[in-house]
This record gives sequence, C-alpha cells and structure tokens, in this order.
Amino acid sequence: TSIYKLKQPNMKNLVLFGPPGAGKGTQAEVLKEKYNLVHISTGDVFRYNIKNATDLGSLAKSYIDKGQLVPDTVTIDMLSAEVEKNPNANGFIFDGFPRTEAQADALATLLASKNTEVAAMVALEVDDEVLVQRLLERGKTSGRPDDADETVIRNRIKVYYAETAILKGYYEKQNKYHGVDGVGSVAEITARLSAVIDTL
Ligand code: B4P
Repeated sequence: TSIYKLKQPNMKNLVLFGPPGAGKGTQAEVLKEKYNLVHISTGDVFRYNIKNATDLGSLAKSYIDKGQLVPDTVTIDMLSAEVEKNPNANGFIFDGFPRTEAQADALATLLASKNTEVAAMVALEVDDEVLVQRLLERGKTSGRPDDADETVIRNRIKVYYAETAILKGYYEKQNKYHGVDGVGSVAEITARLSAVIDTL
C-alpha cells in the first residue's frame, strides 16, 4: 500500500520502434520531456562505452561497425542494468530495444518483476530509400562509422527485416502495436506519436 506500489499501474513504458534512421532517437528526446519518462537508448549506451574504451565498448564496436546486432546476452544485461539505475522512474522510453524476440521476452520479464509492463510499441514507418538518404546525410557529420558507408547502412536495414521486424507481430498479438507515418517534420511526427500515447 505504499505510494510506490500505487504508482506502478500508471507507469507508461513505451517501446519506440522503427528501422535504422527512422527517427527513434530524435523523437525520444522530445517525448521523454513531454511525458517525464526515463530515456534508454541502447545505441547511445554502446557508443558511450566505445568512446570510453570499455570492454563492452570494444565488443559492441566489432558488431556495430559492420551493421550487425550486438549479441542478445550482452545487450539484455546492459539494458537491465540501465533500468535498475532508475528505481523511481515514472516510466521508460526504450529506444532501439528490443530488436529481437529474445530481447522482447527479457524486457517483459524484467518489467513484470517490477509489477509493470510495456504499455505500447509506437512505431515510425519510413521507406527504405528515405532511411538510406537520412543516414548517409547524418554520416557526413556524425563521425559514426555505421553511417559512413552505404553498404553498412543497407546491411543494417537487411538485419532489421531479418531479425527485428517480427516484433511488430509480437506486440500486435498483445494489442500494443501502433504505427505512425515517420515522414514529415519532427514536430508533425511528435504530434502523431502523442495522439497515440495520450490514449494509453
Ligand atoms: P541505434 O543507435 O539505435 O540507431 P539508429 O537505428 O541508427 O537510429 P534512429 O532510428 O534512432 O535514428 P535517428 O533519430 O538518429 O543503433 C545503432 C547500432 O547499435 C545498431 O545498428 C546495432 O548494431 C546496435 N544496437 C543498438 N541497439 C541494439 C539492440 N537492442 N540489440 C542489438 N544491437 C543493438 O535519426 C536518423 C537520422 O534521421 C538523423 O540524422 C536525424 O536527424 C534524421 N531525422 C530524424 N527525424 C527526421 C525527420 N522527421 N525528417 C528528416 N530527417 C529526420
């Protein structure tokens, strides 16, 4: 009967979904402020570890630079640690996680242990050629090796269809999937996402 327990059912945990370059990171920055959520980007945590030359960083780099997914066990442990760092969160916005069915199962188990769950997957739908153009454009200034090379970018999109896209069905079965058009201005897309989130 503590306030903490009463708060749990209202937690809004969102999975922000979409192919590489769909704008997940861009929208997460806006939504975390608007809804007072803790933002966890697995890509950002990997890049932080690469920059600081940790063991996790050197392992992750060997996959990321080729446009491959980092192994599930490593990614799940890292995500769990990030969640544990925020025991008083009002809710989380997961950006770039889950990317495989094993990760989705692990997330469900982790949140269930905290008496909460994923409220919704909100997905940004963007055509492949638009994704390639956005990432090549970012690659001119981001310094990200995975954005610099069109072959690597196309491999990331291929991996998305092979391993990640099935998560649409995973959350549809739970009536939690909500797709929005991811093409337009950043503000227009925030409005489309907010229209979904406000119904939760
Ligand atoms: P991420 O860091 O998750 O990166 P992303 O898919 O490239 O980007 P995102 O969709 O966030 O796009 P953004 O807003 O930046 O992953 C990088 C790598 O890390 C993966 O390939 C993988 O190797 C590894 N990894 C991460 N999570 C993992 C996991 N769970 N399991 C295993 N491996 C994992 O936008 C892209 C560009 O578009 C930007 O330049 C932006 O300015 C532009 N843009 C955004 N919105 C726009 C709009 N409305 N109009 C025009 N341009 C827009």
